[in-house]
Amino acid sequence: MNLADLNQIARAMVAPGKGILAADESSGTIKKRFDVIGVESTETNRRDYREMLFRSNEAMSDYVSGVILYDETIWQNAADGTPLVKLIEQAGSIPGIKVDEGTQPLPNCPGETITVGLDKLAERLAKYYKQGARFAKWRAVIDIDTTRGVPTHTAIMTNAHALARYAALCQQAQIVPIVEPEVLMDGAHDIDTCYNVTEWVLKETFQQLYFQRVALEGMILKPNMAVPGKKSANKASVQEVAEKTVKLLKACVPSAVPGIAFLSGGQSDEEATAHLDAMNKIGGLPWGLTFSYGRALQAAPQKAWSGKAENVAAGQAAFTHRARMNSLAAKGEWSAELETKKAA
Ligand code: 5MM
Repeated sequence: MNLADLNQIARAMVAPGKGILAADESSGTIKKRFDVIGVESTETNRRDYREMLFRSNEAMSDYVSGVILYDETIWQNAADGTPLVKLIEQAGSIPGIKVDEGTQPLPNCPGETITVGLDKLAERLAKYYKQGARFAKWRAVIDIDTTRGVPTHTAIMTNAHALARYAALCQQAQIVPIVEPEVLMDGAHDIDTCYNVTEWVLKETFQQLYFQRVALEGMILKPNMAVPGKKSANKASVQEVAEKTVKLLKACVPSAVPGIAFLSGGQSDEEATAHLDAMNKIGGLPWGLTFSYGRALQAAPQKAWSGKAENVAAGQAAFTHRARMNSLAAKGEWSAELETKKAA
C-alpha cells in the first residue's frame, strides 16, 4: 500500500467546494427512480441518463470531485463509443465503484441486515483498478426501531466488522475506501435517538477499522446526519441538525480522516444543502465536510430529463444547479436566496 497516494486521492475527493456524485444505484433502485418519471429501465436508458450527467461540463469539472459507479456503468461506453469512465476522467473527476453486493437478513436478528460482498473482493478490486476506479464504496444499513430493540449490538458489530474488512482490502488494492454506515431516517424516532445510535455505530466502526489496521489517512467516511426520523412528530431546525451532527462527528471521527462526505438519506434537495451549509458555517472542523449525495443531486435532473433526448440540456442544467448549490454549501457559502434566484 502506498499511503501517500491514497491520502492524495482522499484529499482530492473532499477538495474545497467539491463533493461526490453517488450514481451507484443498483438495477432495482434505478428502476424505482425511473418508474417515478415513467422511463423504462433498459441498459440503454440507464446509459443515456448517466452519460447526460457525466457530460455536464460545469458540474463535473467544478463541483464533482468523484463519481460512484455501479458495476454495469463502469464497463459501459457512451453513445459515441467513449468509455463512460473516460468522460469522468476527462472532466477532471475521479471514477469510483460500489463494491458491496447489497444486504441479506442477519441471522437471529429479525428485521436487521448484513451487507455482503467480501468473497472474491480482492480479485474484483484489482479488475476495477485496471478499469480506472481509484476509490470504492460499501454501505452498511442500520435501522432504528426502539419498540423492537433495534438496532442490536449484533447488527452494529457485524456490519462494522464487514466495513473494516472491505476497507482493508481496498487499501491493499490501492483504492480509497468510502466507509458508509447509514443509520436510516425511516421511523418515528427523534433527533437524539438518531444521535445516540449513530454515535454507537461510528464508535464501533472506528474500533473495527483500528483492529483491522486500516490507515485513516487513506479513507473517507460517508455517514448520515443527526436528523429525526421521517415520521417523528418533533422536527429539528437546520441549526439544530448542524450543531448536533458536528458535535457527534467531533466525538467519533479522528482528525486523521481527510474527509467526511454525507449521504442525503431521503432529505429533500434543499434540506440536504442547507444542513451541509450550516455545518460548514460553524467552521473549525478538522476534516473536509462535503456531500456524497445520490437522491439530493439526482431527483431534479431525473425529473427534468424524463427520458427524452430533447430534455438533455434541461436535465444537465438541473444537475449543474444542484451541484453548484452543494459546492457552495461545502464552503459554507450557500443561501436560500440563491435557490430562489434560480427559480425566478
Ligand atoms: C445512489 O444510491 C446508492 C445505491 O443504493 P442501492 O444499492 O440500494 O441501489 C446508495 O448507496 C447511495 O450511494 C447512498 O445511500 C447515498 O445516497 P442518498 O440518496 O442517500 O444520498
